[in-house]
Amino acid sequence: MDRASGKAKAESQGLDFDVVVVGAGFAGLATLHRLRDQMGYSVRVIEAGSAAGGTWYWNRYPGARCDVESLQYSMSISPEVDQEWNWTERFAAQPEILEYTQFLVDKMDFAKDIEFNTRVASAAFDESDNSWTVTTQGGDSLRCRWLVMAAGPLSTPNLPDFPGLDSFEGEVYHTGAWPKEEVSFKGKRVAQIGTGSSGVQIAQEIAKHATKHYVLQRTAHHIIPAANRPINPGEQEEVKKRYRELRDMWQATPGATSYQSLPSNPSIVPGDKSVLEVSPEERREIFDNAWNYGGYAFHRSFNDLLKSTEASTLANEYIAERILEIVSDPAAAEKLVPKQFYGTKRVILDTNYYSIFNQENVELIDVREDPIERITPAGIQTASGKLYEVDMIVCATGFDAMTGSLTRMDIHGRGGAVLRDVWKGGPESYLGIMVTGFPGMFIVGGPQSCSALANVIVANEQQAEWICDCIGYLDKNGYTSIEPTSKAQSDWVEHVNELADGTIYTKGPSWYSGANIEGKPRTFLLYVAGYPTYTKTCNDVAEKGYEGFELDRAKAVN
Ligand code: NA7
Repeated sequence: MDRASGKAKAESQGLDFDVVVVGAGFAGLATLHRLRDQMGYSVRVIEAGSAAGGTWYWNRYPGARCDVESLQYSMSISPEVDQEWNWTERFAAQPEILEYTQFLVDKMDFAKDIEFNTRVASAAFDESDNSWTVTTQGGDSLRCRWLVMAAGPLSTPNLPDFPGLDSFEGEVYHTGAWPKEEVSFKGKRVAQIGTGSSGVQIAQEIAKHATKHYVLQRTAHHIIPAANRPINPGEQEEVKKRYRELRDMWQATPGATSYQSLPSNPSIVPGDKSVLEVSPEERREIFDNAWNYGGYAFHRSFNDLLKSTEASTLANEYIAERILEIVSDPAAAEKLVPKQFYGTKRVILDTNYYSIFNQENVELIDVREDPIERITPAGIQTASGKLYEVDMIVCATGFDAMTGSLTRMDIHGRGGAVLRDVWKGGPESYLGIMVTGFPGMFIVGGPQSCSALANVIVANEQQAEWICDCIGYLDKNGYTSIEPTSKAQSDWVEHVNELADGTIYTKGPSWYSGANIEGKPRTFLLYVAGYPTYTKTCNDVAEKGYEGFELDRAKAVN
């Protein structure tokens, strides 16, 4: 089908577009490319931001940086872009990733099919003709056959309901919705709440400029060195020569990324041994090598750090030693040592975070010991009655992960059921891609997919490709609707939970299970068996004629 006939097909069916895609992050762009450029469909992408980039558009706080090596963090859709684009650092900072995204958008001529500055308010399935009507907050509506939700797994900021926040007389920001205008910390007293990835990154920028910087920590997260550096001469050229082969190699790993940019780099960790089977000396040597090499080498140094509590404890002990070496105030150092098992919360890559606690202007406040009670016009008051007077509050308090971007829209499926209500007891999907009762609505990076546990660009491309191929199959065979059977969906959810139960991920609270949001049901939100297994499972389903799905051609128009 060429592009003109694609549009003609939608129009002949009384539709505005074949497919509406919500979100112009990497997931939305991958979907647009496959459907429009490779399959000839008419597609409209709706994007709330003024440019593409998704997470990298909204998280523009100072210090924001990716934790996947930049040579492995790019879309595979354009061999030209692969050759023309140059990364400058081992781990790219947010502005560079946003520039890369714009470069890609220009090169692929994506913008003409994206409606920017437009937020989707609702989407409703029409059972009379198996179509979807998508309505924007501005009140415009579009009708389409297929709907692809690519609104992001980590894109709905979580702003806890701190009493009195509105009364605060200073500036308030959330890292996940950072303004485009420059925010200056210079000469200010700043309190940051939260010490996850965003908090750890922004802390170093605040500490450089603020006269007083309070770091309000509820949980000490695990932070391992990124060892960021400029890309080595020759390294980028070698990757460019071998992109296709390397991408295949990276995709064969559980996280769709290897800690080494190149397989020719020295392998500095065995990775396939149990930490429990080596001598203390060997363990120390391997941990040291991995720690110094940086990136996720430490994470991959043994095969059981994320599987057994004994193994995880040994990683904890090593990290505690490193922290105590860096932070000179023993009381602060002790508070910075993570108490939960290594890996229960997302492990953070960073370089200089711990050393800011040696600065005079930085003070660590333990808000588990003395919780935030309220915000006053002058600052933050804790339960003990202490008031931290500040000019600015930075909330690095994370996201309503995996489901927030979907539940904040009014999505009406079969019989008018609202997704938010259907998921009240916890989200359920089949493959993380579709939900029973919402026919023809696909999700990229949905709950129970492997998305945020893998190199998310790769995971987005894989899911987008699977979804687009499914749409192609349905059209070719005259189907106008697809949805998972209840059994396939409940079996998948059970399978995802069983897999997670065998790992360290479920041994403590985290956003992986919705525990970071008050009142959110606890259910494990990610598929943990790794990218290759996930991909194979999805492909097997497709090869078996979309096993576990009900396909409907009853209302086929043509
Ligand atoms: P995270 O990792 O969810 O971190 C949020 C932080 O905010 C974390 O330290 C939380 O403490 C803290 N938090 C949240 N609510 C409160 C309240 N009410 N009081 C005090 N502290 C609070 O979000 P990030 O944005 O850093 O990173 C999210 C993901 O983006 C990351 O995993 C990467 O995948 C990229 P807690 O740990 O819950 O005790």
